[in-house]
Amino acid sequence: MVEKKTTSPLLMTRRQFGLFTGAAAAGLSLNMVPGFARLALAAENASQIIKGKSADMIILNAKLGVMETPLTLLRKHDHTPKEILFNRLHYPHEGEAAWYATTEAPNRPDWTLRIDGLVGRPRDVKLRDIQAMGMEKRVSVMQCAGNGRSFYAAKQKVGGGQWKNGGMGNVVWEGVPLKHFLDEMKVLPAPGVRWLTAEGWDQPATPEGSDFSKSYHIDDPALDNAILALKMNGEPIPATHGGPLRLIIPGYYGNMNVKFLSVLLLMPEQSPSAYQSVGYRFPNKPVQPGEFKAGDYTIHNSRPTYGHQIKSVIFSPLPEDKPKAGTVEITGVAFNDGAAKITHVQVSTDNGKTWHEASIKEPESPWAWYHWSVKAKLAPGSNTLVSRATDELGRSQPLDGLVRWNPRGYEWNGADRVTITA
Ligand SMILES: Nc1nc2c(c(=O)[nH]1)N[C@H]1C(S)=C(S)[C@@H](COP(=O)(O)O)O[C@H]1N2
Ligand SMILES: [Mo]
Repeated sequence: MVEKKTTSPLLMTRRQFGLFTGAAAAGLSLNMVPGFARLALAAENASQIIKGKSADMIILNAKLGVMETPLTLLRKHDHTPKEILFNRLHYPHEGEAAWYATTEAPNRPDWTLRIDGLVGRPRDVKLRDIQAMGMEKRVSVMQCAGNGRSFYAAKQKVGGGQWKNGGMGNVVWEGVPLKHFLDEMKVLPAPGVRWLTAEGWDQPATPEGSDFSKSYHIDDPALDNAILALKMNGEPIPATHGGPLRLIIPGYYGNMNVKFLSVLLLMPEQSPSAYQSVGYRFPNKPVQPGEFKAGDYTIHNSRPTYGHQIKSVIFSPLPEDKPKAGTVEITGVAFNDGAAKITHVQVSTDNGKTWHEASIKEPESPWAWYHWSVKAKLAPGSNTLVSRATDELGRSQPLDGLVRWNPRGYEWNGADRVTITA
């Protein structure tokens, strides 16, 4: 079932600890791409950047294949198809990495998952042996922690891809429960192990870069629902979405869901990767522009972007629907981290002066998105629609999302606003 180890522990050590030093020293900036590269690709459409993607995708970064879904496409499907699911990669998909620049499933039958760290016997586990452990389904929203980042510009623009609301999708994942896999490996409990680190196959282009690895407290209850996913929407996972193997932690922001999963490490400490220790973090205290900068993050003054903050997004009407004045049906979706049921979605057509209670459809799973709808009147002229979700724990969206402004622009969950001329 397992095979002899093939990766040298020394190599692991270098990847885990050596490269990071350089990244930190260089003051790593997560979303920077050389300007010339962008120019060179500016004329391309999404299908030329990632084979199989819809030409209607909104490109945020051509070099890295970062793209979001127009809401007019996103709202058409219960489960977001691979052709239009948003895409986020951190390293150029060139040379050896070209294999994952496609929505086709990768042809990598020899893929192995290395299990290493404080385990009696580090080993490489074959894909088919993982699959044989039994698969379960999880319907879950995949959403970039930067989704909605562009809205923070109303306070002060933050660097990085200027996502609107299309950096999300509702996806069916299927795979082997992580806890079941760890049981089968007989690696826990292990004295001293406090963190699980997941590492992707993809590598930075330069030695100063940091690997894409993410860490989770070994006793994080979210891991109880996590799966080593082999399928997305009923098919082997498309290469660009992390096939052949992806860690899916339902309800957690995109960056916690490591694609091209190749290593699981059981360690006393979390990964020193810049993507864990400085990137994808949210300040512990509210901060103002200027007083806390993108370079100021430490593991002490911030926390990782774990579970989705409760959120709702209006799908219809959108300005391009050109609705007429009078009664319209307002629809949209809402979701949270899955820890509590969403009980209310309130909708306003007058920018929050009066509110209507939307009816909410039972979701497919605690982590899937909920559909909601309500009939309300549009006045002739300009109408500002607002939606705001609340869950059983009383968690709700700030009416003014700017109160959660942060220098990297993560976790936008302000009440959604759409201005429509009827
Ligand atoms: N190995 C690896 N995993 C990764 C990333 C990456 O660049 N490499 N990007 C992360 C981020 S920030 C997001 S938002 C999601 C994007 O998933 P998608 O491209 O399937 O939509 O993958 C996450 N997992
Ligand atoms: Mo992301």
